[in-house]
Amino acid sequence: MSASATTSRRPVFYPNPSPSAGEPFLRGHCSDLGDGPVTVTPCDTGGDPVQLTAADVCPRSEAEPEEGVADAASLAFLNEPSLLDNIARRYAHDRIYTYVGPVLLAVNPYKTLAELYSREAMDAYRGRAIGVLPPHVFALADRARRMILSDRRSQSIVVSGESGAGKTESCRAIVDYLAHHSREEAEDLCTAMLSASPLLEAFGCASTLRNKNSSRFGKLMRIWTAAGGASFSHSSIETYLLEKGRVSNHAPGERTFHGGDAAPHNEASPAAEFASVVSALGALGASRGEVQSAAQILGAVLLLGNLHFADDEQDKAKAEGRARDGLARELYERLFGWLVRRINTSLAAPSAAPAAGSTAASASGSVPARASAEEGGSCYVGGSCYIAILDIFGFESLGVNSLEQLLINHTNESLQHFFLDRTMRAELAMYADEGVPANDHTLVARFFGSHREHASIRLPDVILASGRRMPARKSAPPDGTRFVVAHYAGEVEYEASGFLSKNLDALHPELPLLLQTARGSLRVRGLAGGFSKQLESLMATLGATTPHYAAGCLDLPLVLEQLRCAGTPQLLQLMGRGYPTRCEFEALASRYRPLLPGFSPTLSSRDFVAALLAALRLEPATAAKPVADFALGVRRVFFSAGAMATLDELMHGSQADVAAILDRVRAYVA
Ligand code: AOV
Ligand code: MG
Repeated sequence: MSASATTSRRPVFYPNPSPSAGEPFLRGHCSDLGDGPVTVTPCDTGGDPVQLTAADVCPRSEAEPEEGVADAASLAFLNEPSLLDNIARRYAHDRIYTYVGPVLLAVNPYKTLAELYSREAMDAYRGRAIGVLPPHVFALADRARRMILSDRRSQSIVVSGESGAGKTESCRAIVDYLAHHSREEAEDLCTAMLSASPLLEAFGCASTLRNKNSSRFGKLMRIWTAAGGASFSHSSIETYLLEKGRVSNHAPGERTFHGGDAAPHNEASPAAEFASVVSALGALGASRGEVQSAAQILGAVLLLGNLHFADDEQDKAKAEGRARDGLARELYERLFGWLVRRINTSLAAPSAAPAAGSTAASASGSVPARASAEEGGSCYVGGSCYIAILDIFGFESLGVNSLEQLLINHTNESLQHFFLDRTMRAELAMYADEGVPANDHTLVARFFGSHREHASIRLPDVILASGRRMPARKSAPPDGTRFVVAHYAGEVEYEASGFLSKNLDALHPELPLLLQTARGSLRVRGLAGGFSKQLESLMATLGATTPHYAAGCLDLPLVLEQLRCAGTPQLLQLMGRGYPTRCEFEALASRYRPLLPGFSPTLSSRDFVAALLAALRLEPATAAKPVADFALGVRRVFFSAGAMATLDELMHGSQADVAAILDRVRAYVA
């Protein structure tokens, strides 16, 4: 940066030497930010100066508003501590949502904020562009709604974050919002959509160490427009990787699925819980006979579970108990599959007939066929499009991590790559849109340079080689059964013993035959192999959409870790390679004009900003040098990392500094 510092005491954040005791970063001042060692004087503690390296400290702005800013991309410094500080400031005012450029961050409030999700709020966000009202998951939902209706292109809303961060709650709010605004045209659809979630949660969620209502499956809900595109006509649900092993086995302190749990999640009695599930099934149109069969299967699963405990003490019974657990898991998975098909039938039924080429589930409730839109990579004009809402199991790093965690984390990993890839493209598109002189290959190369290092992800071959059956004896690797995967959210150590048997679902050789006789056809496919196929198809579906992102955070002391699980550092890094800070000309001009009284008020906001930045000796981007301190767009100015802080220093500079800059601005304009 070519600007000179106007103050010698630089505000910084530095790592808390004992972070477990409180905030991960502390405030201080340091004399210089060169490459060598720096001396930081703590602000709050009044303690002695500390010696650190320049890499340890992050520049900090003292000009940020007390209540934080709605979009972290307008912070003077978009670094991790500044982002964290901004989130904390907002959270103190019950503002749980914050934008970071294109992404919505949500902090789990762990309390009911009824007004935030009220009908009034739903009405307020309708038709409002992002940024007009405070950040909200409704704003994201409404943008997807407006875009599908105007562009006739499929949209997706992808929610990421660690287990317990609030993904499922966010998705529920999105579905509530979209249902609320299509109630007039599609009453039946709304009712079906709203009763689907609690049913799926009853059968697919379980209490874990991280979350009392943890999703143990992935879920993609699609809300389709009619062929004309003016309103929603039907919806569909696909589910991924139900963690069926939980039926027979779970970590201490955790429970099985609510639906297969003799003492379910809420304080309500098991009988009342069961009654509400039965009535929800009825609302979806399930017949008495179907509900009765479902209850019988659940009863069988519970009984098998009880037998498991009775036999556990005797070694001899173990082999047999394997077979039994496999049967229980298989039955439960099939019951879950039936439930999903039943829900799809009712979601497809609403009055408006599905458009030709759309993917309404058939009356028998079969899994929706692929839309031609997905293969084509975008939605065809005049056809049927959808808003996809993705709610998956969050990133997990437990004491012992097994195949389930690997598959869960792999899914999160894939989503993260998709997210970075799309964000990168969206950033470039925005620069192009604003006329930023960066349309040569420099910026693209910078982005791709940062991206490539994450580019190749695959499940280890040993896990993908799944379809073959192996004798149970060989399923446990003898030694060295631990391995570490460096995920985007941090390193996770996996315990590989048991992988193979889990991968084969621990099905007893005779079980498929037994089930086949009792329930029609059965295909045995390794868990990971089937999973990979599902993941591929999920990615293809998302790939055909314009995505909107939300990321959840769990609780404030842990927010840093949460941000990492939501992939935020990579987002900051990616944005930091281009112009992470952007500000509308109007906003910047109205902030700095009062500082330069007497300066030509006739100058347009854009010209004023250009003159000011030139006077501060910041370097503008040109076609020859596309990455500089700042670039002027059509509506906004884009700053490279930290460049906007020079303006901050102006705010805090002496009278003499301001006078000198004023002179330079005059000279520049003349
Ligand atoms: P998750 O979906 O991200 O975890 P949930 O959405 O289930 O997490 O949230 C966990 C719990 O946090 C919920 O049961 C609520 O009690 C609370 N919560 C989350 N968001 C909100 C909110 N906006 N307002 C109030 N309470 C909230 V997992 O599915 O475990 O990855 O696999
Ligand atoms: Mg969830």
